[in-house]
Order: sequence, then C-alpha cells, then structure tokens
Amino acid sequence: MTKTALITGATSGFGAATARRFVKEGWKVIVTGRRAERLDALVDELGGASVAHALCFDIQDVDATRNAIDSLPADFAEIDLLVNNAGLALGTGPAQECNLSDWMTMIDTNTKGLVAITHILLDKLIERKGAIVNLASIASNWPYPGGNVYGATKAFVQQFSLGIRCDLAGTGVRVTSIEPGLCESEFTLVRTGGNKEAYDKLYSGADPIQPEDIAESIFWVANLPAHVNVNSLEVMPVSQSWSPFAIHRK
Ligand code: 8X3
Repeated sequence: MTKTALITGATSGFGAATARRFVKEGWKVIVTGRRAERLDALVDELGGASVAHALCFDIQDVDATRNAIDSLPADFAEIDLLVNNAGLALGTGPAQECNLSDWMTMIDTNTKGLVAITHILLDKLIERKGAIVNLASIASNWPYPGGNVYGATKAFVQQFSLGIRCDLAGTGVRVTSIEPGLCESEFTLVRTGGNKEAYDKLYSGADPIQPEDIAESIFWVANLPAHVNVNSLEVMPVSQSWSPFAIHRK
C-alpha cells in the first residue's frame, strides 16, 4: 500500500530533500510552505499530481493550516507520516540586541505552528498507526551565544516530541526528535538576514551536513520496523564538536 508523508517547510532545505527521498522510494508526499511557485515546481519535479500535492499556507496561522488540511483530495487525505520541518532562526546576536518581533516569529513558527498542525493531524495519524518526525536542533541540547530564543523553541520541540510519545503509547504512533547540527541550507541565509558573506564564512572549510543527509536520517527513522522507535537523534558534521565552557574574567 502506498504511504503518504506530509512535510512542512518543503520549499527548500531539509523539507525539499525529504520530499525527494520519500518519492524516490514510492511514497506520496504532501508538501507545504508559503511560496506557491516553489511548491508547484517541486510537485512537477517529483512527478506531478499523482505523487505530490502542494498546500500553500502560513503555519503561523492556525485557521489557514486547518483549512489547508481540510482541502486535501481523497487520494492524499490518509497520512502515515508527519514531518514537522517548518521552522526558522532569526538573528545571531546576543539577547540584549535582538528584535522582539523576531523572537515572536520564531515562537509562532517553531513551536505554535508545529503544535497546531500536530494537533490537527493526530487523529489521522492514530488511525494509520503513523509516525511523527519533528525537526529539533543541536540547539535543543546545547546552548550557544546567539541561540537564545531559537534554542529555546527547539528545546520545546524536543520535549514536546518526548511528551507526546508518552501520550501516544499503545496507539502504534511513533515519534522522533531529530537534532541536526551545522547544515548548509537557506536556513543560514534567513538567520543572517540574507548576508551571503556570513553564509560563506560559516561554511568555509567546514564540510557541513547537507539537506540530503538529514532526509536520509528521516527516511531511516520512518522506515524502521513498526516496533522500533528512535526517540531522539542528534546529527552533526564531523567537523563540528564542543568547546570548553566560557569564563568571563574581570
Ligand atoms: C541549527 C543548527 O549548528 O546552526 O539548528 O546551531 S546550528
């Protein structure tokens, strides 16, 4: 039986790579995002309307999310996997220099948007004994300068994943938090306000994770035998590790 994955934030990066990975293995995908042209181009690239369906909406808007899900045609209405990928970081500066509206946008998208679409799809996922893969971050696990609200939203995603896994015990629904580290994608351009120089500097010589690497991890997690649940999976490039604690001296 053909399975269907709904992937949020599929206009670029992890989301688009994940859609490609699943379609390659015969899954159908529902790809969501805010940029209609990109979604339409992705649907075409993936093979058209028989394998992919685009839903264009802003995940910060709960009514728009619900209406989009309600609009799914019958052949895309049964969902086996929700990949909660939509999310963003805005800014790299210290908290005292951050813009409050950037903080609110991260909270609205990364936590409230993710919670809303999960809530909307839970009954469907229980019906199909499906799976939820939430994109958290190494910032869920490790604080770093400039991570402030972004890291807090990703810690929420990780803890929400573990929490709902408890509640879903006995339903057959699997839940995973994936925590990627340094990855080369549009994410960094968004975070730096489109600063290509900062983007190039961050990745220079770093051999970062590529979106396809995370797509592979998601595919692996979602295709394990039905009795296996990966609770959380932290993935870094080999080049990334930890530093000593910072000590500020007078
Ligand atoms: C972001 C990963 O390494 O940029 O989720 O903090 S990192």
